[in-house]
Parts: sequence; structure tokens; C-alpha cells
Amino acid sequence: MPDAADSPAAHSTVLSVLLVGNPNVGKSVIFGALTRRYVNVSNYPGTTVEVTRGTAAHLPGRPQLIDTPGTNSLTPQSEDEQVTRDLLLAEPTALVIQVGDTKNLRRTLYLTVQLAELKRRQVLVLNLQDEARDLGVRVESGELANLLRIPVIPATATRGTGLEAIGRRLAEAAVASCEVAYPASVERAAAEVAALLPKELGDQRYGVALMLLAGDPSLASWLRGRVSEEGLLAIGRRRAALEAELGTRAASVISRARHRCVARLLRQVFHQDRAVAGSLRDRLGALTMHPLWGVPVLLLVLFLAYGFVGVFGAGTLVGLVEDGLFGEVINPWVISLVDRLAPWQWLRQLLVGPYGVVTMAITYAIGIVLPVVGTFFIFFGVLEDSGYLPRLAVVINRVFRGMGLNGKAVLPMVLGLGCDTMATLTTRILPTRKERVVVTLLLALGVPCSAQLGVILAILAAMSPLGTFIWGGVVMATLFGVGWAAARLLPGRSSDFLLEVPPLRTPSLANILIKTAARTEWYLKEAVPLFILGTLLLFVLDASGALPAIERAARPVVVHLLGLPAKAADAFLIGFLRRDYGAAGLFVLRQDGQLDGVQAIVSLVVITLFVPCIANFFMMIKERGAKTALAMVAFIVPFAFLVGGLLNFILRALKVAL
Ligand SMILES: Nc1nc2c(ncn2[C@@H]2O[C@H](COP(=O)(O)OP(=O)(O)OP(=O)(O)O)[C@@H](O)[C@H]2O)c(=O)[nH]1
Ligand SMILES: [Mg+2]
Repeated sequence: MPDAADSPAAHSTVLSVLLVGNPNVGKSVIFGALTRRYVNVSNYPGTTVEVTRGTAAHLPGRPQLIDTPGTNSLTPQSEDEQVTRDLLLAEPTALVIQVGDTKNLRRTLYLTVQLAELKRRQVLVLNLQDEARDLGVRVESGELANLLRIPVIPATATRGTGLEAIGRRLAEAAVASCEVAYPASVERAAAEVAALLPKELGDQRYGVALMLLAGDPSLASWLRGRVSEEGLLAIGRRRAALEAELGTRAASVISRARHRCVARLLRQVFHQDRAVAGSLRDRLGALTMHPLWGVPVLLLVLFLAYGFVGVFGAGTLVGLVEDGLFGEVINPWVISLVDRLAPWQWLRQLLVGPYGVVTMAITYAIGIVLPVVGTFFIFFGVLEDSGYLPRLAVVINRVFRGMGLNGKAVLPMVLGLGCDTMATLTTRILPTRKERVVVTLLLALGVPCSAQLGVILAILAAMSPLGTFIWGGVVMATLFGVGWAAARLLPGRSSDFLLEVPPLRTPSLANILIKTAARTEWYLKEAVPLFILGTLLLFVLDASGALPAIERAARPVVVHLLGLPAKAADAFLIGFLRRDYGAAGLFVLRQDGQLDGVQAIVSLVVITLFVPCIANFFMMIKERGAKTALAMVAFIVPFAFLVGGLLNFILRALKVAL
């Protein structure tokens, strides 16, 4: 979605400030407040997976602020964490605003220690003070500042407290003074490895040497070209020698020493005043993840989604906008205007014909899809901000384990219901390539995005519940089957399920409105031009006589295999551009009475499993490479028709009435 990044080159002479911290601690809230730039803020770890830059116009010197993906350690476990580490190495002079969760001071300081080893000048923002207070957590920030000799700023970013102090105290940024007591053998090895590292790293060499001794494979490509072949070999040998000397993994010795240092600091500044009685919010939070009660909660959420998006958005609002506004006001008016003013028949057809820009593209995009995505965005925003999504991941983790996937993979899959393109980007939070590939495939195959889902719900809501059941069952069974097979067939390993579950939070109305507005704007900018393009394509194909030929050529599949009217080929054709547009085509066919119940369900299953939209396809290429992306599409298209054909055959054989 719209988290566009400026070109870094444009800012090269300006002071850079990196916002760094653990996942889900409020970095993006602070970034948004200081730059007045929109970035996505949500209550789950992994909201930010790419770097966003913006000018902090109100801070002294108007520095360039850089929002980074959350990271637990500078030894990255996934691609998004690596982005942050690489950025720190690439911007050696940038100041750091470390944002931490006051409640989780241990994890915050673990990162501070590593930043200090890299000799980064920083301030420390202890955010989420409100939640810490509710839990009876008290951190003596003045004392911590004395110990670390850096500015420590308590903040509650969502209420704007502490933000002004960040700007005021940025100039005092300093390297935190926390000496980790490493065993002498580690110190010696670090000094020797540091001497092998390029001079340009300056002060950072010691910190990077420790990272290398801890055995971070993600540094290998970064080092290549910066250190000679012999240098690399020497580093490898030194590390092996250290491990032999220690008799254990250097990584665990290093991390234990850091933890001891953090524990010392914690003893001096961290207090939990009272034993916390479980609040209502905590109990509710636990209920949503309960192996048994989690399921009715999920059903309730689905029911609410169905009611708000399917019935209210797709029924009431679409009725008002499509039938009322477009059907009775806009289109008749435009048609009469065009009839009067447009001198040529082809122009009239182009604008208001059956494949007209106004009567098809704009009516579909604004009249059918917009009300649906609008309501979906609102609902999804509430889910994102409440912290329900990671809890959902916990509940369906068991299903995913059966598939051979990590429950963390649920998060991108659920985000796919918002937008598959963004969700494909979010696969970066998954630790192994295999998981990223499987989830990318499943997203492209069978996770309908908001726009498509909304239109599908609109058709289903007007049918018997059995229809919804069959559609949902077939799509889920397909996802499960393909996920299961892919997890077995693809080489590589899956990781353990380690997803941090944030506290439930009351969604902020302002954030949801801003998010919905940003997403709607993105939809209008990205989808509407494609709708128009698709309509022009159909118009040209129709006018040149190619469309009937295509419909004829598609007959064996569309009519014989799927049992659909030949016209349904149009919907699949435009589905190549956007699946929601294809679904809107089916919506209109159904409205016109051209699809019976079985045909509606079969066509919906096919359009759900059908190719990803163009934007999603480009994202797949960007993230997984052209070969993998093409292979996925080459599998998906025939597979979608095959499943549809099979379903048609079964439903007809069983004489199911819908
Ligand atoms: N109660 C409370 N909530 C906060 C505060 N700061 C941020 N949040 C909420 O915490 C969640 C995470 O905020 P983000 O800004 O997306 O966090 P982030 O650090 O950018 O997260 P990632 O990009 O996932 O690493 C959102 O739901 C925010 O509304 C705060 O001071 N108090
Ligand atoms: Mg963020």
C-alpha cells in the first residue's frame, strides 16, 4: 500500500536519523508524528517491513527520519530484521532514536547494548508508558540515563506525550555506556577480527566483529567485496578457533554476556510495584487465543465481518450507490449528455456502451467495489489495531502445523484478506525461504483480497448459506491441500512458531479513519486505472470482433468444463488484470439472472483461485524472482479451472440446488 519511500540520494547531505527498536513498540507512530507522513501503524509485529523516509521538518536541522522494521536483535532472524541491520551498517553516521516498550525493558536494553557495541549515537525513547503504568511497571528513566549516559525519554506516542522532548534532546545523542564483560578469549578474538575489517567501518568494527563471531550468515554477502577472500577465510578460522577454545557456540556465550549486562541495569531501574491482577482486557485477550474458546470468538469475528462488509457494505451501500446513484442518476444523465454531444457512434459506445468507460469501468469500480472495500478497510483496521490478528495466528496455528507451516505464516495470509500485494511483501517476516515461497503461492492462489472478497460476499449474501459453505469449504480445502503438498515437495526447512502476541488495545478512531482514507486513496489510484484499461481492452476486442472469437475459443473450458455461459469468459479475461474486477463481472451476470446457483458458486471458486492481480504478480516477481513467480502462475491458472470443473461435475451429479 502507500508506504512509498523517497529516493535516498535526494537526502544525502542531510542529517539522517534512524528510528530503531523491537517490533510493535510505536516506531511508526513516532515517525508519523514527527514527519507528518502517513505510514501504516498496526498492532502486530511486522507492520513495517520496508524502510520509509521522511523529513522531520520541526526538528532542529530538519533531519531525514528513517522508519525501520522492528527487530529484536542485530543478528537478524528474518528478511525484515535484516533490512534494519543493513541500514545501520549503510548509514554509519546516522543518529539513532531507539524506541522501546517500557514494559519490556529487558528486550529494549538488549538492543541498546548492541547499538552501543556498534558505537551508535542514540537517544532512548521509553514508549508505551500508559500500558506500563497499568501493569504497575515503573522505570527510573533518570537513573537509567545516568547509567547509560544517553538521553532517556519517557513517552506515550499515541497521546503525543514525550514527542517534543525527542526533538529537543536529539542533539545530546551519545553512545550508550554499557560495558559488556565478555570472556577474555572473546575480547581477543573480537579485536583480531576487527583488525581484518575495512577501515571505512571506523568505530563499528568491534561491533561487527562480535556479530561475525556470533556466526551471522546474513553478513556474508555484505562482507563480500569489502573484505578479501583471505580475510574472509581468516575470520572463519578465527571463529572456529574461538569456539574450540570456548567449547560451545560463541553466539550463546556472547548473548549470555549481554544478558548479564542488561540484568544488572534492570536491577537498578526496573520496578514492578504490585502483582497485577488480570484485567478484563487481559482475560479477553487470553480468551481469543484459547484452544477452545478461540474458535467461537473467530466465528463471531467472521459473522461480524459478514454482517458489516457482506450485508451492509455489499448489500445496502452497493444498492444505494450502484442502483441508486449510478443506475438512476449518474448513468442516465451521462448517457443523455453523451448522446447529445458525442458525434460518433463508436465514441458513444466507448463511453456508455456495454463495455463503456462510464457504464462499466466507473460503475464497477465506484458503484460495486468501492463501498465494499471501504467497509472492509474499516473492519480490517479495527482488527489490525485491536491486536486480534496475531491472536488469530495462534488459534489457527494448529491447522497450519498440520500443513507443515509455521503459525507465523498465518499473519501474512490474514493480511492477504486486506491486500495480497502487501501481504506478499509481509512474507519477509517469515524466517525461511521455503515458508516465504509457500505463503506467496497460497496468497496468489486462494486468499481473496478485500475488494474481491467483498464482491464475492455480495453475491453469496444473496444466496442460501449452503453456497457460502461450499465456496468457503472448497477454497480452504484447496489452500490446505496445496499448502500441504508444497510444504512437502519444496526443499528447505520450516521454522518454529515464535510470534509475539501484543496486548489487546482499544483501536483509535483517528488511526482507523486515516488508514481507511489512505487505503481508499490507494485503491482509487491503483484499481480504477486498471478497471478503465480492462474496459478499453474489452471494448477494442469487442469492436474488432475478437471478443466473440475468444469466447468461442474459451467454450471448451468455460461452457463445457465449468458449465458457465460463454459470456463468463469476459469476467475471467478482465480477472487477469484484477480479480475483483472479474468478480464484479460475475456480480453483474448474476444480477442479470444469467448465472444459476451452481454456476455462481463454480465461477466464484474459479475467480477466487484465479491468477493474482497484476500488482500482486509484480510483487511476486520482486520478492521471489521471475522464474518462481511465473511457475506459480503457470500452476495456478489451469489448477483453478480444474478445481472449478471438478466442483461443477460434483454439484451437477449430486443435483445440488442453490
Ligand atoms: N497504548 C499505547 N499504544 C501505543 C503507543 N505507541 C504505539 N501504540 C500502539 O502500538 C501499536 C504498534 O505501533 P506501530 O507504530 O505500528 O509500531 P512499530 O514499532 O512501528 O511496529 P513494527 O513496524 O511492527 O515494528 C499500534 O497499535 C499503536 O497504536 C503508546 O504509547 N501507548
Ligand atoms: Mg512500524
